[in-house]
Amino acid sequence: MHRQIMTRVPVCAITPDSVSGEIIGWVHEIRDLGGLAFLLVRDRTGIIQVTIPKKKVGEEIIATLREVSRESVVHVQGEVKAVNKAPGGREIIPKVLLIVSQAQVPLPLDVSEKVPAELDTRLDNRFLDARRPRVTAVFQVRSEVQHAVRNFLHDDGFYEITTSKIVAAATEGGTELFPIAYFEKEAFLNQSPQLYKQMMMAAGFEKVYEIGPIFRAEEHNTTKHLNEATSIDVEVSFTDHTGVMDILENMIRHVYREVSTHCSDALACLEMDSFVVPSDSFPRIPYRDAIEIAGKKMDEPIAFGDDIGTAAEKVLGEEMGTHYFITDWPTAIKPYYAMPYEDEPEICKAFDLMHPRMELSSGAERVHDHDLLVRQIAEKGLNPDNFEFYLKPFRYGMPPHAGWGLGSDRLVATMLSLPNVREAVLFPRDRHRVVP
Ligand code: AMO
Repeated sequence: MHRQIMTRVPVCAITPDSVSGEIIGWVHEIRDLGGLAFLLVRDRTGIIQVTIPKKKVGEEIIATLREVSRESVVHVQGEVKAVNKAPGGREIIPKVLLIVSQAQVPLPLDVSEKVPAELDTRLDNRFLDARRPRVTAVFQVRSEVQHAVRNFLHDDGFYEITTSKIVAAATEGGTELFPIAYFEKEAFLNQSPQLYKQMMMAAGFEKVYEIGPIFRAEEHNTTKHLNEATSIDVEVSFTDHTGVMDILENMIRHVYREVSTHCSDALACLEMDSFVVPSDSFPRIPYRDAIEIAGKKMDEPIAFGDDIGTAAEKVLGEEMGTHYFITDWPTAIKPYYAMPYEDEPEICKAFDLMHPRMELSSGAERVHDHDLLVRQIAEKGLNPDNFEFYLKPFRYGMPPHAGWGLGSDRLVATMLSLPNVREAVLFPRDRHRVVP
């Protein structure tokens, strides 16, 4: 029979000075040395040693010890003693040891990290994988990142909005959409809240943000692409691209600072000794200069209008250091909503924020003139009639505005030097994975 659990304390709260302790956690390790046995019990705050001198504890405790398996949930209540050799310098000698939930044997994954596992096995068993302190640490940091983003934007007067993920038209070009069955209508999973956040500028909200899923039916199988990503999207009225680049840069710095302040244990667990809050302002280089630098370094010229591929991104990253912006992109390779320069319409007021490992964000000053927008939609080979719901607000008073989308998964992956963006996502979706 299970006792009612009344006084459970987190493992980390039990100090060498505690007299007694009552914990509930997972059995991290079992060591039976004959007359003496040890259970390491773990919760998300740490690990504590339960020391069982077999001759001095009750018969029920010995029986439970024989039965319990690794990763079972146990309830321990007992006397706390200071010991140098144990984790955290303390141990519990149990008066009560109960199995709350027995784990099956064998485990599909070794939580103690003694046996390394492939990423696929880890993701197949994510609930177990996430018990590993290093994985918990990643998601603690991810939580802090999103919390810091929300605080930063809220304090700057932004409204948080939530827009539909079921849509009738593409935002980021005509391809890469997931069609869905939506009664008798054609519908898709949204690639970006782009059109909605712009519509809220017409509503006069002035500063909005959304943190939500974006869906990309890309067939890439790389360490930086997901089919479902989390985007931090921002839109601001009465400003241009440089205004929103300032917001992005300040926000990234704020997020790093908050992680550095509030996640020191997680960073230590991840061995991020070199975690540095970016201090200098992020360099801004025009696309034309970027292709020249990359072309020279690779000894392979990049033509104006070509995308900056992974190899070029790599050499540019080596040249530029940490975060930097590439600005003034060719209009032809940016979406229809990016504002061309009046005096040089072949380039537009669009930018990408780069980390040496990958692109983190794209943004732009937007076209707010209805007729120019219609022309640009048509020039991309799209049918403006499909965008009537989006175009309508541009006929009834649309302020100048600008914004960006920042990949939350990529932000966390680069911040923590994770080799694969999937490691920053609890249940990643890629071409081969829709479960769990
Ligand atoms: P873009 O398509 O560049 O721009 O996306 C913005 C940011 O979202 C992240 N991202 C991804 N992350 C992982 N896997 C993917 N498949 C993926 N696709 C995008 C990246 C990227 O920089 N509407 C514009 C934003 C704007 O202009 O406001 C947009 O969606 O970090």
